[in-house]
Amino acid sequence: MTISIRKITSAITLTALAVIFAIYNAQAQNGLTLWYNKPAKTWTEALPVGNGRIGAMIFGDPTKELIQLNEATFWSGGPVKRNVNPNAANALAKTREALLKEDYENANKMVTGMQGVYTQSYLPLADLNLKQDVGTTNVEAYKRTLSVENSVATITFRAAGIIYTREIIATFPDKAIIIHLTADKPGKININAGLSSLVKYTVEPINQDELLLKAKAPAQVDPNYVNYNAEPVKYADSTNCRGMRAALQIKAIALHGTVSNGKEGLAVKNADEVTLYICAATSFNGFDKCPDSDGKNELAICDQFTQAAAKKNWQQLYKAHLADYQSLFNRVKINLGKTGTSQELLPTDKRLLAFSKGAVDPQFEALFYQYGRYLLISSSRPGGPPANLQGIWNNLLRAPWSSNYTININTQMNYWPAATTNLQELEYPLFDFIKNLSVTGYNTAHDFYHMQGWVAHHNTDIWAISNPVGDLGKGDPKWANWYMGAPWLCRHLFERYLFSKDESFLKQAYPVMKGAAEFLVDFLVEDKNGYLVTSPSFSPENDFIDDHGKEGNTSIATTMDMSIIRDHFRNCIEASEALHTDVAFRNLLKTKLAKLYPLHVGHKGNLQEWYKDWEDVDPHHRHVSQLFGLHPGREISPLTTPEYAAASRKTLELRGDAGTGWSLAWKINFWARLLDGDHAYKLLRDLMRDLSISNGGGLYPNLFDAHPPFQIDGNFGATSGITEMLLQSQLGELQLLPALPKAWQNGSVSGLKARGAYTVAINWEKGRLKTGNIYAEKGGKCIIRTQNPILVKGISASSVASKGGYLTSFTARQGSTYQINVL
Ligand code: FUC
Repeated sequence: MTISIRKITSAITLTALAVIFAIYNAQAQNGLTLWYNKPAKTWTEALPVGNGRIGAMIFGDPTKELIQLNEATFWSGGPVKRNVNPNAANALAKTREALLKEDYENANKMVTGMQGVYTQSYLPLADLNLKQDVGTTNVEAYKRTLSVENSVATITFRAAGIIYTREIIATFPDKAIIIHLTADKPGKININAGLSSLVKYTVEPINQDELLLKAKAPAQVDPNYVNYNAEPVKYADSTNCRGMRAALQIKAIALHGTVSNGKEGLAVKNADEVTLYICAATSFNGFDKCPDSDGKNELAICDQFTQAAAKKNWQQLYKAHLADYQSLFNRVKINLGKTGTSQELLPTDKRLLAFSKGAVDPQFEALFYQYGRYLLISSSRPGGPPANLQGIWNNLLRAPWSSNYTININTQMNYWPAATTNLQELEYPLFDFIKNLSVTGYNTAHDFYHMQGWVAHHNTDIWAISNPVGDLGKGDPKWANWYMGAPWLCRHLFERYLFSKDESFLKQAYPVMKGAAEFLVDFLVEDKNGYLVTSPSFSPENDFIDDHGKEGNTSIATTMDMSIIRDHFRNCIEASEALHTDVAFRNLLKTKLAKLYPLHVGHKGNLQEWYKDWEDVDPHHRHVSQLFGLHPGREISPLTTPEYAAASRKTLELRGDAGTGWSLAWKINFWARLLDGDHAYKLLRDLMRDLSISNGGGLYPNLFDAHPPFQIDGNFGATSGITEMLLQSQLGELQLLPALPKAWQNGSVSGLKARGAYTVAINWEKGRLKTGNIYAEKGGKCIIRTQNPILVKGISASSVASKGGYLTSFTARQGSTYQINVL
């Protein structure tokens, strides 16, 4: 459907259209709006809203609206079973034996003997089919928008001379999705709302104005890449410990007109205005409780949410929603430059295409940056589960990779922008989840390896499964058997402390961090040169060619393993120092740290990925795991370890720029850490390519990141990467504009967070820092690194020339703001 100007005949119509266009343009020009002149045909054109728990994808058809709904806790299965593979420890011994003999082929076979069961799947909950009778099929002046600033989706169109509007929000304070339908003439809203689901469900009317969908999750859903079972989706479970229940309720309140409940759902006739209240709840009662027999009363909860929300009208709900959403969203403002409004006047899908073909559009880059923050606010709220592979949006019963948690990069990437872009509380779901995982992870360490501490492998789910997946030997070890999930996740706990300096948080986190270190202490063995190494070891999901020309993936001491362990031991040591606790364990870690197999520069000048200087089977592999120390770690930097930074650069050059969505996103972060803003910017543009003309990762019309398929990590990784270009703090100093690309000559950003509990605002002109503001929440020694000397107002310290710029240090007072000016 497109706007047909020819059909406009009367002057009144023209006036009405002028008003609509004025509204549209005002919306488009605020810069932070996605907009389209046609409804979505596919799911990746539909627009996402979410309150961290309920998610909706809005297609926006004028007369046949489809709103696809999710609830974040609705997963298949139930709590993990213990000791699913009693032979694992034996297989570990055999794998190690083979590795000692450098028999990688045999090790690769043996290691599969350690595998357990696959994770469960994140499920779609329901579809709301909303038919709207507008008396004609001839619709004009259609527009569909998503305001990232206000977190509201709007659909407007004109039919038979009447302007219809549909506004949709997912409100966190009122725990509901709200659809508000209006028309510019009274008595014109005629709708029919029906519900359906892909899981087992029933729909029943409640009174005249409500509809209730009761759903039952399968007891087991195989991953979409496991296709050897006759019944990949199973409902039966005799124990009642699998198969969650869910409820979804919809209530209609109309201004004038009638509401009735018939065979086809809720019907509203001749109303002036209608508000639909959609609430959902599941019986999920924690990762370790049977979701059926010990489940929560989802019907009572859902009804309570619905009745409470229905006490408020649209205006009240919207006001509360806006206040809540903007209290998070408005913390960061960004301006990457202006080029007029010509690109903003293009619908977002066309704008994306123009951008992919080279259009200069820094406002679009800023919109995409803020869209990442929008998606995090919409998919991860305290009290709920962490954002999964698709955030909270999934329309498939067997979603790609089960839409689960992949913790060899993807889940962590989801949370890279949380602290830096001032959304720290949105990471609480991840912290809670890590705690759960540490519980099952203790069991797995004990049952599978007979070791202490806790371990997690590359995949997990809402039940916090921690075993190596693979269905008892059928998975490829290069992904299934990787077991560094725990220490990598724990770096998020320690980073929370670094960003906040909150010792009470660290006190709670420390035992979990320590548990992950205890497993590693047990797991490490000595190689023939006396180095401590991991055995077996993998470099996520890559293969090597060994000394004898054989391909393999199971070896010892990959660079990623050793880098993660070094990082984790250092974090634990610093944490115990900050807490003045656990001296004996701290000293043990210091001894171990000194003996860990170090980084190596390979014969190509690259950072070696494997224990030996082997070739990769796929030199352009999407994972660049050997650069963990560069990002997200802090071991490598051009400022502190120039030789490893140069090797990292070489590694990136050899890998090439191409990649899946999240791979491109990681590379933005890598290049920013290498202080190469132009290369980071190039990767950002590569990631922001319209998928239809991209060979690898890219963006869908709704700006969801494409692996492909859709994976939300790329959205979050890109927002993190842009932040890293503007501010870094991993070296204990505030690096202002460390990787500013030439493309962003003039701009500003405010509200970014830095380690040390600082909040930073920066303005730049002609590619050069101009002014800044640093708020020291906790005070302490503040070191600022800039390209040019600066003056800190009220502080006598002067800038001292240092590597690649200037350092300025002073003691910041708690609660003070410092203004800086470039000299
Ligand atoms: C890892 C990646 C894949 C994909 C999957 C969800 O296994 O290697 O590319 O992102 O996670």
